[in-house]
Amino acid sequence: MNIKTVQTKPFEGQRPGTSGLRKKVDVFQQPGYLENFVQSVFNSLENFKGKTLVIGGDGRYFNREAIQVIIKMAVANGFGELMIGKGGLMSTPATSCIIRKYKAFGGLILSASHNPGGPGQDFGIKYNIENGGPAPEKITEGIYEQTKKITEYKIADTADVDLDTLGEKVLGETRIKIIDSVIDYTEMMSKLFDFDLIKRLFQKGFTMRYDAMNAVTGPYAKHILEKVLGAKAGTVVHGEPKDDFGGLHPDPNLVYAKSLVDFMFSNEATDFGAASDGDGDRNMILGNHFYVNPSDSLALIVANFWNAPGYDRGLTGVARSMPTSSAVDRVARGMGMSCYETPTGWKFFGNLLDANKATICGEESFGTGSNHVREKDGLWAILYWLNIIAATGLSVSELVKKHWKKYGRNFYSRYDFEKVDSAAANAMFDEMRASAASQEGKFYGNYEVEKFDDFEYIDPVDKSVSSHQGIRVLFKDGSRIIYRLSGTGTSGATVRIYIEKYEPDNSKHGMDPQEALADLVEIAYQISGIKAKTGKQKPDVIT
Ligand code: VG1
Ligand code: CO
Repeated sequence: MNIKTVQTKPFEGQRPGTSGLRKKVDVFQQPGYLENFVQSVFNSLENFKGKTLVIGGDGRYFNREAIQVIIKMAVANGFGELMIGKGGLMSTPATSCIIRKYKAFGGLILSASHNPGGPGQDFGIKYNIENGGPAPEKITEGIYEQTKKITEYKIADTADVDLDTLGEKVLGETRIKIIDSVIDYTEMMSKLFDFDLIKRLFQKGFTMRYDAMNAVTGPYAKHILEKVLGAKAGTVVHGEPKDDFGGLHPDPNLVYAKSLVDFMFSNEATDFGAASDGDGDRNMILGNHFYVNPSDSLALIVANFWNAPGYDRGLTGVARSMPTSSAVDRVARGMGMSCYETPTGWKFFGNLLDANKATICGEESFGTGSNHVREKDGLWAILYWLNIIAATGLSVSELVKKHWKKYGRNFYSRYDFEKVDSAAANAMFDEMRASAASQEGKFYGNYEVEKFDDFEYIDPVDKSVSSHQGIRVLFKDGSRIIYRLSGTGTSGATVRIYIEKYEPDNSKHGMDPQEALADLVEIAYQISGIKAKTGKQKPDVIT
């Protein structure tokens, strides 16, 4: 087979963010743009000749074209085997599962996750290492260095591969396997959770709605929930993966999963409601007329570990991202477990999971997962909840209220200000950083500032240091305000403000979080001066 070497010049800005390289799809469609990035990934790696590369995607617009390019480049660069999801589809957690199970060298995941898809929308690519997890910063920075000096890429001159027929073929010296990851993924889930118990729950008439948001999890959810576990046909809605997600914004939160939320707060509501994002690593949990905050979901999953067969022998520890509420810290303390606080992004959990320091991890952004893979996992969290419900006989709202009664409630909310002018956003952060020294001991209403800093993380395993991970305002009473700039957006800057307040008094647990947090929200506006500095008077999304 003819291998072409194509001359190229670097593109600016190919630095991976919180979760890979994300850009508008027309940026990726520029000749050489995707090729440069993929070659830079390969250039930054060593000793992969003859080894296996897994390729998965969330099915968004440009997924198929990108996979064809990657196949030809992986062949030209000497991979021995490619494992590709049928139709180019593989959820992010399933890709992680496949990399681990088949001991692949690594994987490329084509996804912009929870960002919208379709022409004019977003595309993304991410490299995962042999443990199945996102490449750590050391590697993503190495890739970025390669993108700045690339001069050529290699590509096989061959016809497109049929992605829709399961099976194997050989291209040059590379074996190409088209696989159905639903089977491997289901098998893994069946070992972690008590499928018989969950089956009996559905047999007893328990009802559920799962919104796949026209994204990648539809086939997995239909197979596991409807076929294997016996939930009623029609439990899974928006179950066909579409390249523009049917116009939906595939982010499972109160704003973008509105139709599910409306349904769960209507008279027709089922007992349980859930949704996932574009690539299947996020989850939203709802009960009948009840919303579970993701930070509470993490705490509850940890507190109820003995209900799930995959975890009932105990957890080695837990970890949460810094902005995630400290609800899980209270559970860990109560159980005598260590609790780690990492920067935002799943790549920071990898070392803790590999070193067995943490078994379960989570983020406030609808992400929860465990050491079964090295990505967060939407369906995993949903099955975990089903397992807890089946084992305890309690409803979602009963479980959460019982949890608050025992541990107290961490009122929590995140405010997102999208498409903010980048210069204005950066200036606002610079000013806050500069004020840090004068903040300690200062009073805002009744809240006294105990600590005001820019979060820095030292990885407990490899001692690598990650700085500037978000401004933290920690108050004496345990309340917190955090400011971060998003690393997954594709236009302008997104400012995220996270607000948290602990309430031990059970008689106040029924309060609306926005009411409970109202004074802290005003303080968050005051400290940052966000309204004047960005011109934005209110957030675009509140979760
Ligand atoms: C967001 C979330 C973060 C999550 C990341 C990837 O990042 O806040 O918690 O890990 O998305 O999620 P940022 O930098 O925009 O705040 V996903 O579902 O893209 O894989
Ligand atoms: Co995602």
